[in-house]
Amino acid sequence: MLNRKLVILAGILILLIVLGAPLGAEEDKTRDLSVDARMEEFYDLEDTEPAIELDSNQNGRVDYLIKTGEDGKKMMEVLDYDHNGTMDDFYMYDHGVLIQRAIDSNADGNIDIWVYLEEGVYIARYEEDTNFDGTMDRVKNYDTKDNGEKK
Ligand SMILES: [Ca+2]
Ligand SMILES: [Ca+2]
Ligand SMILES: [Ca+2]
Repeated sequence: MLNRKLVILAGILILLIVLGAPLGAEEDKTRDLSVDARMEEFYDLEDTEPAIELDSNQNGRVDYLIKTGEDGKKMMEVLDYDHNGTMDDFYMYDHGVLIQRAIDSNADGNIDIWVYLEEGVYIARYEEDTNFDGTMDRVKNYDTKDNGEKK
């Protein structure tokens, strides 16, 4: 009786994984690459301490934003690296561990480099929009689980 329950549970789990995979891929395709969307994500983060805003070069414009969770660990950092008044470098954390970094390298308001990390240091996936047309055209996946080396 217990075994049968387990088999049914396992079946449901496999079904969820099979159905979930294409849904996840679809979501990725329609991902909003705009800097505005990243800023929304920053301000929409919940269960955080109030955002800290800094003007590191004291030119009157905020160029560094950070949000930490209630546990005091980093949730997200946002930088205006070239100090042109628009944020261009985004660090996303999972309880203080860096999991994603998104960069607008040509200051056109759209992310063109997106990196996914594991354990804060290993690159799991690298995406780049080399011609700045809003579509990532150079995508590399790295196998970080086997040996930590790039393939
Ligand atoms: Ca900028
Ligand atoms: Ca860009
Ligand atoms: Ca492109």
